[in-house]
Amino acid sequence: MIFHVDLDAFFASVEQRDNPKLHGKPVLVGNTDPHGRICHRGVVATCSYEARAFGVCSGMPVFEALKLCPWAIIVGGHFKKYEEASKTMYQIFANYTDQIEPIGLDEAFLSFYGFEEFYNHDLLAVARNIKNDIASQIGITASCGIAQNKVVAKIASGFEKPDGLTFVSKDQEKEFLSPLPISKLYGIGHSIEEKLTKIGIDTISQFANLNVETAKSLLGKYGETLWFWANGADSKELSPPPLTKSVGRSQTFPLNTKDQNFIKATLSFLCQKIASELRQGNLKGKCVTTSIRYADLTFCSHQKKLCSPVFLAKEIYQISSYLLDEFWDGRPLRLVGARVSHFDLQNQFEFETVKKEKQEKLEEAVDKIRGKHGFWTIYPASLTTILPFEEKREFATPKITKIL
Ligand code: TTP
Ligand code: MG
Repeated sequence: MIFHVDLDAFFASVEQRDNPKLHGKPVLVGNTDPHGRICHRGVVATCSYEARAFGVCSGMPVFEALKLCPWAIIVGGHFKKYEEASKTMYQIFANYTDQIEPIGLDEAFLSFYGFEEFYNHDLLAVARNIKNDIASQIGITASCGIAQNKVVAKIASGFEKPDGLTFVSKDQEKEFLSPLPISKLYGIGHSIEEKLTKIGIDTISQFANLNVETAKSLLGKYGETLWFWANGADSKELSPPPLTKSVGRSQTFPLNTKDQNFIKATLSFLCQKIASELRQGNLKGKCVTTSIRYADLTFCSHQKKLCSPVFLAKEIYQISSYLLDEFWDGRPLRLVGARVSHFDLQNQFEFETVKKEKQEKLEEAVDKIRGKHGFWTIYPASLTTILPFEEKREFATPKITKIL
């Protein structure tokens, strides 16, 4: 089976955890400026479930959210805390399975194929334990969906949020998906939802019951993929973690401004943040992009491709500042941003070798133990299914508890 685990209202829950005044209140996590002051003109990064009850959601401009819920409390984000919570979440997952596909800071797929026997076929108990570990070690709740494949597990994790646990057993996928509104199908954005509801397709079952050719003619090749998902079919295989494609940052100003010094200082601040993130991932990029949003909300961006890769704050700033001079017409700005992309993949792979060296040490240690005591003294839990019969009998009195 596959689990999809997703922390509930992640940033907002961490803020509520650390500030008792926010408990049970509608909380919006907004942007902060370089001094950590809350910026009321950006968008809502996320909001507590108390705020969602009023129709507020991620990505909504703060002023619109305040129209829906005027008494909401706006707080700035604390990224370091979120990173720490995310790290703990992944450590918890690694205590249960070695097959993890990270999706983001707060969500991942976990595969338990091959582990069923190790966990006495009680994966619901495993999910409860994972949720309990998250609650006790991170101090917030998570929702978990369990199903035969990734798409159904993902939809299931959202089914009873927050603090949900939904198990869709084998062959129950269609029954589970059928009554759900079409917007709940994974991969359906606003425009596809609009297109489908316009022709009377409101539920997943209505879409699933179309002929696949009709789905294709309506939505092109992607329509076919969506049609399979609507019918409960998807991959059981987890993918390796995606490689980073770009690193960028933007800042919405507290007030529209055409003060060049202020704008450039903000750009320099953003470039320093970007450079620090690039260093963490050992990344160097051959393209720098600068973007701006004018007071009337029109958005412009320009990019420069480079012969040699950049990674230092100073060089990223020099290029992005040059680009800004080139295309900004001097009218007041609402936002400025920079981005580095076109990474040298070799660098990322080299960085991966650092992780590989750790794995190599682990495997060498395992070799030593096996050399002394035999192969089956230490092994990944996913090998339980192929344990030789003799070993299986011994397994009843647990002698191996560590999952590699
Ligand atoms: P999500 O998992 O999409 O949202 P969530 O955890 O806040 O709420 P839930 O899962 O219960 O529906 O995103 C995780 C975090 O990523 C979120 O807390 C804030 C951040 N985020 C943004 O900064 N901007 C965005 O547009 C979105 C969607 C998320
Ligand atoms: Mg989440």
